[in-house]
Amino acid sequence: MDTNGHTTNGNGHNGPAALAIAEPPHYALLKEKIAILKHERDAIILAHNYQEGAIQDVADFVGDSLGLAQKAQRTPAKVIVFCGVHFMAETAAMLCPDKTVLIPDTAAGCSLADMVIPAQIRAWRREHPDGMVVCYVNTSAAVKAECDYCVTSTNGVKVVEQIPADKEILFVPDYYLGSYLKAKTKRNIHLWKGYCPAHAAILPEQVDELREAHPDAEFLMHPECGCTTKQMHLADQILSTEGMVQHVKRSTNAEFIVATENGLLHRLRTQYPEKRFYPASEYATCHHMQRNTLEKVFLSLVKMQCVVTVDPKIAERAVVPIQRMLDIW
Ligand code: CIZ
Repeated sequence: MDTNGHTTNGNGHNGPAALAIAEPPHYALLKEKIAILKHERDAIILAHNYQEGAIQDVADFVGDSLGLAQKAQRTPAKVIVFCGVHFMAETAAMLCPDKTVLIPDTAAGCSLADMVIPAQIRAWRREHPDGMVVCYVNTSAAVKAECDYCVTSTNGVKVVEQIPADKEILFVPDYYLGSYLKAKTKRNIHLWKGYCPAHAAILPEQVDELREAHPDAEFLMHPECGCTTKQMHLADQILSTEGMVQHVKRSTNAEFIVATENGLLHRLRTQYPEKRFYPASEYATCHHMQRNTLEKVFLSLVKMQCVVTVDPKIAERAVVPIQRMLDIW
């Protein structure tokens, strides 16, 4: 049964019930122990919208990377268990140097972030000495250290619009978000060819089928979707994960097709149990996000393990584009 109380697999089709797996029985006890440990350690748990449901349930705050970074900055807690992927925990560590930031699994990386390295940015700058480099938040601290501005999918348009109109811009690493920003801002943006494998699993044909099966559903699409170029004109809304949550809150619609990583469905279904959500693809899952489990959250608090740190020399430069984004947003 899904969190809406529906007995389908949640996507309105027959097929693997991958999105409605019941929690293992020991999770109830683990959740209790995590609550006690959090108190003992003076810790806060921050969970990204793409984390599995059980982790979202024990979190003090669930949100997108921007919301989590801001929460990390404001919390009086000494320890932050950052349930997300490594670049997000790095951002929290850089913004909160006086706190201990833990990640449940250090191998929780980001395939998209790995698609650009610092030397490639330096090479572009040599060829475009007056250009500006804008990076998506899905980049390592070492890459951010080479960039002028950082953006999330929530604030990308606003940040790019602040850059003088005559500047050439390189946007890294997501090609599809970059295309979206280029279309929206009409700026001279060079696009890197990176992509998110989870969003690439969302195929135009599947979206067409779902739209036919649920003609009254609003189609919400994340700008990282690989099908952006073909489907963009069809989307009712192109939104970040936080944008989707806020849009559903305002919308009078009862049904939504959601084209992003499927972890978001847990938050949507928990917050809006009266509405129905159909994942655009049951395969849109991030294997890195899934490396974090409730057991590993528990262990990180027991052993205070997997501390995330950033070389201070890199951090000093990498916070500049992040802070510029936070100042604009
Ligand atoms: O900024 C984030 O958290 C990511 C990676 C996606 C989104 O839209 O929330």
